[in-house]
This record gives sequence, C-alpha cells and structure tokens, in this order.
Amino acid sequence: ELAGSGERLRGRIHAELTRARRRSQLLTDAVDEHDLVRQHSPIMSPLVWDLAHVGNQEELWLVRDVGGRDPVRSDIDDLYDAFKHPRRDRPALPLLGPVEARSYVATVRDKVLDLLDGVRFGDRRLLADGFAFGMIAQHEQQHDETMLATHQLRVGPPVLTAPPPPRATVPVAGEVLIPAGAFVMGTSTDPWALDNERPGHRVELPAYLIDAAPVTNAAYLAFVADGGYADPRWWSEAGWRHRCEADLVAPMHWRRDGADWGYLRFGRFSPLIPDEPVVHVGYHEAEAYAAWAGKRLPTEAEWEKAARWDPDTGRSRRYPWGDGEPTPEHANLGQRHLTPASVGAYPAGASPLGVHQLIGDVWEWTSSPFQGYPGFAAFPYREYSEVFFGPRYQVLRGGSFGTDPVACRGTFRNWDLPIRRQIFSGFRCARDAGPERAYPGDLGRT
Ligand code: AVJ
Ligand code: FE
Repeated sequence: ELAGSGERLRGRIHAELTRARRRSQLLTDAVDEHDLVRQHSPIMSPLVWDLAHVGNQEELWLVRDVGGRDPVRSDIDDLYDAFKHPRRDRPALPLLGPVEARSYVATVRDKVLDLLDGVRFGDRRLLADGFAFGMIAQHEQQHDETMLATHQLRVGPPVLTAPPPPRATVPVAGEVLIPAGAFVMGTSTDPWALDNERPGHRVELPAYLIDAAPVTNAAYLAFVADGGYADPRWWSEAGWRHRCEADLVAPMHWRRDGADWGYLRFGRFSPLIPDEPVVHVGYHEAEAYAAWAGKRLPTEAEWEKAARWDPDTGRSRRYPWGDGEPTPEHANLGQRHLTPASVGAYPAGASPLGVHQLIGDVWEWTSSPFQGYPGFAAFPYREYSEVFFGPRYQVLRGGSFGTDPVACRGTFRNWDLPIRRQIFSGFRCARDAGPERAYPGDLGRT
C-alpha cells in the first residue's frame, strides 16, 4: 500500500457504500409496507427480499469473511440465498418484515464501516484494491436496478419522480465503420472488474458497421407498423414460438392510445417520444427487428471494440470517451432520470469514431451467449457468473438509466434469458462491412 492510498481507498469505499444505501432506501421508502412485501410479478422478488438479500450478502462477504466477525443472523442465510428459492416462491417464505429488514441492513452496515476503518487492503486477494467492498457496492446497486424494474411493474399511483433527461443537441444517425484489426477485450487490471470481465485478451475482428445510436422508438414503431410481429420471416424459430405463446405485439409497457402508441412508465402514461431508444424489448424482438432492417445484432466483441478501442493509440479504454469516470455530461446513468435520453443528448460521451450512447440509457442485447473468456477463473464464487455460462443466457452491454456508474464500464457484462424484457433493455444493430468498405481507398471503384 502506498502511503495515503489506503486512506483514499477507504474514503472511496465509504462513499460508494453510502451512495448505494441511499439508493436502496429511496426505492424502498417510496412505497408502503404492503407494497414492500407483495410480489408485483412472479418473475420479481418482493422489494423487501431484495433489501434483506443485499444486507445478507454484505454480512457474508464483509462481516464474516473479510472481518472474521461473528454472524449477525446466520439463521436467515437460507432465505436470502437466490439459488435456494426461485423468485416466484419468495413471497411465501418467512421473510424479515420491512422494519426488521431495515434494522438488519443497518446493523450489518454499522459493522462493515467499523471494520473498514482497520482493514489492511494488501492482505488477501479478496481485499486487493478493496475488491470485496467494491463487489458488495456493485451488488447492492445491481439489486437497486432490479428494484427499479420491480417499480416499473408495480401497479398503482406513481411514487418515483425524477427530472427528464437532457434533450438532443447533435444529430446522430446512420452507421459507423469500425476498421478491421485486433483489440484487447476484457481487463486484467481494472481493480473492481468482476470475474467474468477477466482476463484481458486480444480479439481479431474483420471490419464491421455498427449503428451510431441505439434503435429508437420511431424506428421500432416502423417495424411494428410494418407487421413485424406478424411475420415469422424475421424471427428465429425459438423467437417466433415465444412471440406466439406470449402473444407479443409490441415492447413491454407499450399501450395503445387510439391510433397511436404510448408507454406506461412508473405509473404514468405518456406518448412515445420518437427519438428515444426503445426499451423493454427481449432478445428475440431485437433479433427480429435487426433481420427486418437487413442487419444483425453486434457480437459482444463488436460492441466492446466500438466502446473501448482508441483508433489513435490502439489501446482499449474504460469508456467510449476515455478513462475518466462518467459525469452527467457523458451518460444517462444512476437513476438520475427515469427514462432513456433522446439520441444525440450525450455528444461528450461518444467514442472517437462517433458511436453514441453506448454507456447508459438502455442495456444493449448482443448476439453472444454468456461465456467465460479464455483463461476465465471464478472469483470469488462460482455462483456470480460461472453457473450461468452456456447457451441459455445472452449478453447485454452498456448499462441503462437505472444502472449506477460503479456497476457500469466498457468491460461490464450483464446477461439474461432471451425472453426477458422487464429489464431496461434495448439494442443497436450491426452488419459486416464487406470488402469494399474495408478498404476505404477502393470506395467508388468497385
Ligand atoms: C448480473 C444482473 C444478471 O441480478 O441476476 C445480483 C446480478 N448477481 N445478485 C442478477 C446479481 C447476484 C445479476 N445480473
Ligand atoms: Fe444478489
């Protein structure tokens, strides 16, 4: 540990844990006790489960493992083990009530802040650069995003408010050519990167075109109006089967408003804003739209090269704009706003080649199933990522307006089932550049 750097790290950890807790409190204090314990959808937990689960993970990793202290409540470990009880069964469990859950998470936090004071970051790999604390701050923020999705599913008068996102200030349209070549995907050095983001490894890609912005409501509406949901030509076999079984006709939360469409957002109805990224679409819908548009979804590597590769130096950076932490000018993150922002609202967040809004706004589906990178090693536990590897889950990238910056970066990987659309998911398209586009000098001569 460099002199003084331990103190800076302690301060950063304290700030991240506190920020996460403020968010959890905002999301759980916004509703009454009945709303906290009820299940708003069989695919979501009661909000009070998320709250106590966050505290229980913090107890397991920080109080017991890092701190070596006695358990606060070892009797409830089983209730809050996500692998023991599927979401639909959680309301029937003898969960802590709202008052007990709040007092439990506060007790755990007091102990954590106490042990943070004396912890030595160099002692174990789990503690290097404060990783265990960073993992727990990210975990709480991930559940805060899940709780925000539960709020979106909740029926009743609105309880959450936030100012609208900034308006578009630059025109953004079309595609950006990413030249052929290798780049470093993932990271071996980002201190709080999770196991599935590691290690950094070279990936060689042919030239490709990627949309300069996520697909907007207007563009998606054209697919809907063209009968896209009624034409199996655009859908994969599994996608079409699901579209029929679930009777999908439009993104989740879209509602007809006479001849037009609007959406229900956190209890309020509004007309579609045409130049906002479409949100609440599943992987199958994203794939169908891309086929209809004559394109495809980007692979995960294509998404990451567009987001991180610096054409001047060849280096992979942390974000599209560089290595600096996101500010409100860079990206729509952190639940500052409760909608995606219009395309063109974040010129300062664009990549050097002109790809916009890769970070924030909406999670973007990629065509890649969730897999470990070459050299992957589970750390610190297999259940964070490894048990989800395989063809069942698709990777999403970039974070949404509901994602906190601590859990969002160019290497961050999210995953979900292809049918899921309660998450803040959208997409952008890509396509092969073709030989004539790979050699700009040949343009017009073929
Ligand atoms: C990475 C968002 C898929 O919510 O299932 C929370 C994050 N892991 N608790 C999830 C997570 C354990 C995870 N996702
Ligand atoms: Fe969890």
